[in-house]
Amino acid sequence: MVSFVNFIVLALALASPATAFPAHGSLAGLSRDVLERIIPTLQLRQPGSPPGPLKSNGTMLVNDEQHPWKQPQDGDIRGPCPGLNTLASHGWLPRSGIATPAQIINAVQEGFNMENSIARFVTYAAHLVDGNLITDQLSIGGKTSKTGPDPPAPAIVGGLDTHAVFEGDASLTRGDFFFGDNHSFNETLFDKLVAFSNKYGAGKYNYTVAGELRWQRIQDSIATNPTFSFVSPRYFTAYAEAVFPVNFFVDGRQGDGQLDLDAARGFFQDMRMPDDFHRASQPMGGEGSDIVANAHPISPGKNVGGVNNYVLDPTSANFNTSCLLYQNFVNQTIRGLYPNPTGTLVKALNTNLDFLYEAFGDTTCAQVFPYGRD
Ligand code: HEM
Ligand SMILES: *[C@@H]1O[C@H](CO)[C@@H](O)[C@H](O)[C@H]1NC(C)=O
Ligand SMILES: *[C@@H]1O[C@H](CO)[C@@H](O)[C@H](O)[C@H]1NC(C)=O
Ligand SMILES: *[C@@H]1O[C@H](CO)[C@@H](O)[C@H](O)[C@H]1NC(C)=O
Ligand SMILES: *[C@@H]1O[C@H](CO)[C@@H](O)[C@H](O)[C@H]1NC(C)=O
Ligand SMILES: *[C@@H]1O[C@H](CO)[C@@H](O)[C@H](O)[C@H]1NC(C)=O
Ligand SMILES: CC(=O)N[C@H]1CO[C@H](CO)[C@@H](O)[C@@H]1O
Repeated sequence: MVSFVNFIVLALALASPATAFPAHGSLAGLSRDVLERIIPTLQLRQPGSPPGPLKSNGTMLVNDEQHPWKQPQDGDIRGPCPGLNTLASHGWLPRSGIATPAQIINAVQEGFNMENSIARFVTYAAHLVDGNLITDQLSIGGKTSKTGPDPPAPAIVGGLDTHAVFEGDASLTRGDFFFGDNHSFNETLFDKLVAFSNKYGAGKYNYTVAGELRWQRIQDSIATNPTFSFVSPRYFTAYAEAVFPVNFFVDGRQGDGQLDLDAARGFFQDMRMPDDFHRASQPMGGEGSDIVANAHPISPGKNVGGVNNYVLDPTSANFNTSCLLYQNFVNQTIRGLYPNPTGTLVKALNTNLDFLYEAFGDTTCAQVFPYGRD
């Protein structure tokens, strides 16, 4: 698959300026030849220091006059994350859906009160695998919102849609990659979220509902997706994302952990905050994911050789080995995407790898240096 993608990218890189390699296109997985042709066409941008925590970190009106919801226009990019989609549709992020990592960190903090170290870790992790490290741009999805066939360039630029590096299987409201569409809102799946909220949450989505729905989505994928994979980093993000709706989509003045289903549909489907929406009342991250994971514990693994054959993968990081989450992500995932970088790319990788390690914030976990120390 990579060589086919490389072939298309190469064809594009060599074609007219009208189809020049997009500044937000990820360079991950491209061959040395292709990189050597593309990188000189890109404008190098040094990333600034990672943003720090909010000065004023309480609740605040965020669906305000400066940030009205607007329908995405043709060409605007949206992706698998309802949080980032919503921030873009309210102008907390550029409405185009293309941003620098620093803009994303600022937006998730200001718009939703995401805690600083988790915002940095998730953003630099995503940027390293799905962003353009030379231009310092990341797109929050791969497809433009235009209906009909995509122009060739966006079709190969995955952004956050790119499968199996950050985006993964058993999402709550998005289908698995195997079934073809890995980023769009799916009504059938949302109806399941509603049904579970009615059954386990008296009509609201809360941590108890999240525990049941997370488990059900895993069971669905084991039974229907022969390529189902549930190893780190997806193993971790799957639990975090199950609680994000509780931690971030509940109005900060309410703060009772019970998400109204109309509000949920607004965020997941319309990428829209309720009128008068106030962000969380304190910085939040993955609170509650232990409750969700403990409701139905399952270790990391994948289907092997077909459906209904979930085999544990002891090489994956799990909740007891979170240092491995960081180390394997760098040593395996990132290094697999960038096996032999040279020149400015090495420098850009190392800068962003430092940002990632600092954000991980566990000094008992040794930093790994796949490309040397500069
Ligand atoms: C900090 C930067 C962030 C990045 C890079 C990011 C990225 C992503 C990605 C790639 C996915 C898709 C994973 C998958 O389901 O396969 C996702 C899902 C999700 N994100 Fe984010 N996200 C960020 C912040 C947030 C914030 C602040 C919120 C909430 C306000 C949020 C809420 C969610 C939810 C609820 C899902 C699950 C969607 C579903 O399973 O249907 N994210 N995110
Ligand atoms: C929120 O701000 C207060 C006051 O500045 C500070 O004491 C507290 O540590 C901050 N909380 C977080 C999680 O940053
Ligand atoms: C939505 O998900 C359901 C259940 O997995 C699936 O049967 C259906 O084909 C999906 N719909 C779309 C439009 O992808
Ligand atoms: C979720 O809602 C149900 C029904 O009201 C309640 O029994 C359960 O305790 C709630 N769980 C949480 C974590 O709030
Ligand atoms: C993690 O450790 C706990 C005990 O501390 C154990 O019960 C559990 O099985 C371990 N989980 C995994 C995924 O290894
Ligand atoms: C990471 O890779 C380096 C170089 O291949 C190796 O020396 C190191 O032991 C690896 N570390 C981990 C934690 O996998
Ligand atoms: C149907 C669809 O949009 N599938 C996409 C899933 O993500 C991969 C990787 O970005 C795309 O190549 C697919 O087109």
